[in-house]
Amino acid sequence: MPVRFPTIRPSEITPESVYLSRRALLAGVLAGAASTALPALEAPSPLPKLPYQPNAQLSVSEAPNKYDEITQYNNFYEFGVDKADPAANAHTLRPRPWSVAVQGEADVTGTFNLEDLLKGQALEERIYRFRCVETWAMVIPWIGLPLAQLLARFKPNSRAKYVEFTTLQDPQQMPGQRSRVLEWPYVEGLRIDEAMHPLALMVVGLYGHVLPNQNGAPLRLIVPWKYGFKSVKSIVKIRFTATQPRTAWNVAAPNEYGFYANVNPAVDHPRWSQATERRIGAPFLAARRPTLPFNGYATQVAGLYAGMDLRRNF
Ligand SMILES: Nc1nc2c(c(=O)[nH]1)N[C@H]1C(S)=C(S)[C@@H](COP(=O)(O)O)O[C@H]1N2
Ligand SMILES: [Mo]
Repeated sequence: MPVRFPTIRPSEITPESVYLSRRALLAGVLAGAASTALPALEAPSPLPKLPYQPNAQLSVSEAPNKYDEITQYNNFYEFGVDKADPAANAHTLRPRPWSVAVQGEADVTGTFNLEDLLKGQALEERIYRFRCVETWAMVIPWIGLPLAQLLARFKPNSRAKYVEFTTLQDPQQMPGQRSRVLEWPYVEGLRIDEAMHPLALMVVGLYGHVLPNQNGAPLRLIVPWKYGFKSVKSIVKIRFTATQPRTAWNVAAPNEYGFYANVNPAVDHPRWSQATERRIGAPFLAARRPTLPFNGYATQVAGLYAGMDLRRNF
């Protein structure tokens, strides 16, 4: 059996009401005089609630975007190329039951039922900055488990230098796959040390509830120091590899989207600047902000790239 992790006792979980009021207080203090209306902290979601512990240490203090912004402005080409398409079309995805195939350079491989993979795993809420390569940005309260914790259970061997993640391919459930806008299935990858970094999160929910289909239900990656396209959705396969995996956007336009995709204000996309970003939902004048190296996570992750030329490895 893979390594087991302790279950959280109910007494260890802060009641949601207490936690939310503490959060509202904190957000109010941090927003200071410039504070506009606080976003609703309890999501108006019909989806099942998830138990979780907030991870304040790994969360940013900025107020999160509204639930509607996070769930109605998406990139998920399997459901269409416009930002409103996933919310309109992703109802055809059936995220339960779900299984994940684990393959490649690891001692524990096979096909796992997602429920079994998540059983007994302590879920965390982490409020992360999210930055799309198209220059829009949001702040999102994700719920998930550290990717390192999940991957460790498969006991990757010493040849495992990279991890590849693959999205479901099923044109019945994903009508966007009937057109060839990208090569299907969508694939992404990380170097193993990036995947094992404590900030990398395997996400199963947001705003207190199970992930909406349009956000990549039931299982999607979040790598907060990288552009959003690294955060592959609706994952059905995890493969440990010795060589660098292909990635969907790199295959589509190799001069525009690299393997590393670290948020970098100094390295422009060939067709636009990355120096600034537009925060979705912010008042017009406050919306444009400077882009931060590694999306603000430089102190935690810059060391992963010591000695690398980040202009060449974009
Ligand atoms: N399978 C799949 N995953 C995907 C995409 C996609 O088109 N298909 N788009 C990516 C891009 S470009 C972004 S910006 C984020 C958007 O995540 P969100 O809709 O939850 O904000 O998902 C990423 N993951
Ligand atoms: Mo994106």
